[in-house]
Amino acid sequence: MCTTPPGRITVRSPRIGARLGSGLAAALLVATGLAASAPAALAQAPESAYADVVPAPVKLTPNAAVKFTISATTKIFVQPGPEAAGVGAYLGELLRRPTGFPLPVVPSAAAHANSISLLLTGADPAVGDQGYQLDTTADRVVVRATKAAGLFAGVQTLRQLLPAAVESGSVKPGPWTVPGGSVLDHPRFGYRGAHLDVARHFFPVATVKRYIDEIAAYKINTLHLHLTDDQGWRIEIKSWPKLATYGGSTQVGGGPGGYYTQEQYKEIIAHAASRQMTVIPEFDMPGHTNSALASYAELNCNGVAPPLRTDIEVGYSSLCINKDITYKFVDDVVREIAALTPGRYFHLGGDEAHATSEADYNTFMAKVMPIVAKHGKTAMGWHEVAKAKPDVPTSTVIQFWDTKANNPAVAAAAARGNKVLMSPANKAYLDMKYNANTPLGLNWAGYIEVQDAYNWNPATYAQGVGESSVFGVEAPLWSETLKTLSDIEFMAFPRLPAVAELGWSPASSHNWDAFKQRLGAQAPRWAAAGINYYKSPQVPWRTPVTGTCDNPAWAPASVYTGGTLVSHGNHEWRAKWWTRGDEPGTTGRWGVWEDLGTCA
Ligand code: TNX
Repeated sequence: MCTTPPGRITVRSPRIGARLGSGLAAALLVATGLAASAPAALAQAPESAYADVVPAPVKLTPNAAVKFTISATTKIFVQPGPEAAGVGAYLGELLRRPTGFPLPVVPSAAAHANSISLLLTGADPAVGDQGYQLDTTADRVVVRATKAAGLFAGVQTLRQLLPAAVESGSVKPGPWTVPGGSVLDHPRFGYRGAHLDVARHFFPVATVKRYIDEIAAYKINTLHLHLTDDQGWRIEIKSWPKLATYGGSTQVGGGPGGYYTQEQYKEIIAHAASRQMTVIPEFDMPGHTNSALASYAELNCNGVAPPLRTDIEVGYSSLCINKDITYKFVDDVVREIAALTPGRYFHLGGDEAHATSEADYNTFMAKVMPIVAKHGKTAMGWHEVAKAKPDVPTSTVIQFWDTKANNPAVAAAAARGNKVLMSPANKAYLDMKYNANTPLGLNWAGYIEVQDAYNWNPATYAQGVGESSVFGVEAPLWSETLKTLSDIEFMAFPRLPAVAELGWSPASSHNWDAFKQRLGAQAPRWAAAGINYYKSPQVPWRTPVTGTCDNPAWAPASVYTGGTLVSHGNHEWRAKWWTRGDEPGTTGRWGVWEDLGTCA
């Protein structure tokens, strides 16, 4: 299907089989354990615990002696001013849905009883700009930070300390209990990104917003939108209208494609901002430009527009390096997009320009870097830009997507002072298949099971790129094979949280055995939120929350006819036929109760 361009050849050994064995065994152990000890285990509600939070916080001090329960009279207090108010509004929105409580948001500089307070005072200075402190006592929850980003991160931790049903789209019974204790937390890297390719397949605004919501839960703070590629141009450019209307009119496989109007792009940026997330727009050039070349004949050296493309080949297109109009085009695109983009960075791609000669590539980068600067943005580029001569400015962030550790051009750029964003394709690429049977995705960088996505260190992976050169981590999601939100989710979950943890948690806490337990604890949350995910055999998934416990409690002396629903041992059960005295969860003589799942 895809031609393998030079530099992309990675041969993977079939190590997957060996690991599958132990993963399956672990999954079986979990399943057997549940079945054998059902009544005893069911008597205890699966408590949300500090130890389950992803990404792992820096410091946890649980206090099992106390807990706080959100009730119909609880209020959300926020530090007066716009910063905390936005996070308070978000928290209210998040909690009202599953609790059905009014949870008014009230400005106040102090913490109060029966409240959740979001305060911009009194935080331990160690929290920095993005960290937070979270304290839960018997009568209140207090989140303290120095900036809205920190409060937002604290809210994400609080969310994971509440029962999984907090992710439900409808009102659930609760109780909405937060275990007592304290968290002190701040990120390892300031930049934790997710990239989404909306060019190969176009995704509507609602899908992008939903993905933003899902990844914000794991403290991802940057969305890199790959807005243009050979198969489609996905955003309105007013000075070059055909880019979107014609260049955006198809996609991989020949579907109708689509594009964002500038208003819609602003809507995505605003939604991301409400989740403390910055959008980085990418316009890939000088290669990956067939959709632009097809839209405007004058951008081609021969003056002839090629046809639109719907296949997934790479490396065949190039802007015409020696025409002045090329730089007018780039200037217009950067100008219009920079004016709409509050974030500091503009990503100009630069990858796989196999149809551009080395000399032309150098000429192009030398002309285009100043255009980005002229419009007030700092450039980012895929790691090929590190080879450009003259050297790209040291402010340029180099995005490493190699599969091998030794990339001398990137090491040299790091030595000159450039920061490097780590997205090694054989670790962080969410579009790689998990294994040979994965129905979606590609495999040119190998298969990436969850453990592979987690087991690497951003600060030691690339030679010559140490901790101080690492800008952060990013998980790219290319969409050659992905058509729907459900496809996106299946590739991102559970690997996106793995990369998110590499970006947030201290290197000293890196531990696969501990991480896979935490990850397993996310399953009931994803089930409640309706997130599609890959049920990796490497992870001990907890039983998803599917039942509700608002049915009458099972009573030994009652007679039940088939179909009756009861609650027992924190599970919901359905009687299969007439029964009396058979305890749900014991097999009974005929196994009369069907387990509909745990409920929070
Ligand atoms: C390589 S990674 C690409 C993309 C493809 C991706 C598929 C990079 C900078 N370029 O054009 O979509 O592989 O995995």
